[in-house]
Amino acid sequence: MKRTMIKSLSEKKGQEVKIKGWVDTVRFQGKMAFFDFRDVSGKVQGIIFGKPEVLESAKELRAEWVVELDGIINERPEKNINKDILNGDVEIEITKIQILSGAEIPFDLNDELNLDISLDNRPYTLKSDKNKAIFKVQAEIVKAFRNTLGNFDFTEFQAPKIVGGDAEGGAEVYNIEYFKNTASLATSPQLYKQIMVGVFEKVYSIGNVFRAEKHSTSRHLNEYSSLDFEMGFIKDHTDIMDMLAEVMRGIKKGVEENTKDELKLLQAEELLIPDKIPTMKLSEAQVLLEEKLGFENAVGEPDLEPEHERALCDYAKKELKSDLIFVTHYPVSKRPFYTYEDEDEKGFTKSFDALFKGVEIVSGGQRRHDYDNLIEGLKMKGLNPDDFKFYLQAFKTGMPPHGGIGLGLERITQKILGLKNVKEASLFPREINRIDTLLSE
Ligand code: AMO
Repeated sequence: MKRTMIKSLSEKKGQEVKIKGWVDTVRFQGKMAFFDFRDVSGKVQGIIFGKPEVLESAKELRAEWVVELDGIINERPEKNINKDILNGDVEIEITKIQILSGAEIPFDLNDELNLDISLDNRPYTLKSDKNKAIFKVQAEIVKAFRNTLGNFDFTEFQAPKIVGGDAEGGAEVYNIEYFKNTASLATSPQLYKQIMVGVFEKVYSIGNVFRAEKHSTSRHLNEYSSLDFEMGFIKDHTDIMDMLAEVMRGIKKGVEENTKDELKLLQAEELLIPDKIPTMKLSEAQVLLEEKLGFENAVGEPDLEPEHERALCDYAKKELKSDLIFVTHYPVSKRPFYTYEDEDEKGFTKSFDALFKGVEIVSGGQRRHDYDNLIEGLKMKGLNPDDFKFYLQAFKTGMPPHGGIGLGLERITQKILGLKNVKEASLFPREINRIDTLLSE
């Protein structure tokens, strides 16, 4: 008999079927046994009744055992029908059980666990309904990022993860032994996405990047997934913000349409992404912080503090009905060498951060596309143009005005779902004291 997927069992009333999957729950009651089984497509209730030899073969079954079952699909008794759930009108009466593999589970998946215990047992705890919902939503965010950019003629490319130096000229890097040389792990696909603008005009890349940051906070990981896009022929950074707004709308639509049940299970709030995203210069945000939001000593600082970002987001949500705001014009001193300086506001850049539900999820902006201007940017940061010769070729061989963004996948997942810690939004988080399990001191 061929396997039937659990989601289509309702259509098989009265028929004999074979299903394969996991035991979700099990309860023995005298000469009867009740189960929930699940496969990739859903869950169904199973029952053993009046068949002593089948009951005997089921005796050992516990949650997470992997089985192949034959059975008959029966309509549930009227009083037990639940129209709101998949297979709520049927159950499988089991006639044969084949155990494919056993399981020894350390604790119940529904137990409230602290994060460290949950991470120590990740291969098992990822199976919880909550974790499955988080990573289903995350997969949907990635899909929506791809689909939206695909619809705007962007080409996906694979960026290298082994690089010759620190791409950003500032962020902390991991050095690795590379035969007789030292290489490093990429902190961003930045230089390669700019090179690829010269090739395809509009590109995006999705991949892991590495940051050797020693601090441990609720928003930092040492390896995270960076969703990047970069596009040519822009007028300035506002074209990039418009494209990012499209991407954010695509993500909202994708997750709301395709992961409705998961959002409900995680009690995620509806996202507010208005047609016009609130946008302010850093200097304006700082005045707002001091004049309306009760902060001191914000004006004149080169950057926002985390508590400033939270306050600005609370304000935007309440007053402007938006979960997203753009803050532009960070000073040249705070941005990487490739960032475009505003001709009309010397010392400030045509760059921006996107703040979302209290935290920065995106950095982006216009880049220096003129060769001489880029060399100036490098020198200003104390970097040696000779170290960037390979990348600089792109600027000698036809580079349009361009810009782009980097969006942290785990941060946006965390914020869409209202999770306390970004680690909850990383399948296998790397942090200063953990690679899968805790590291010794
Ligand atoms: P930046 O360094 O600001 O910019 O990073 C972009 C986005 O990546 C996420 N992010 C992180 N997420 C988790 N843990 C971390 N340690 C971490 N660091 C950064 C954040 C952040 O907004 N090349 C530029 C982007 C560009 O201009 O295109 C860059 O990497 O969500």
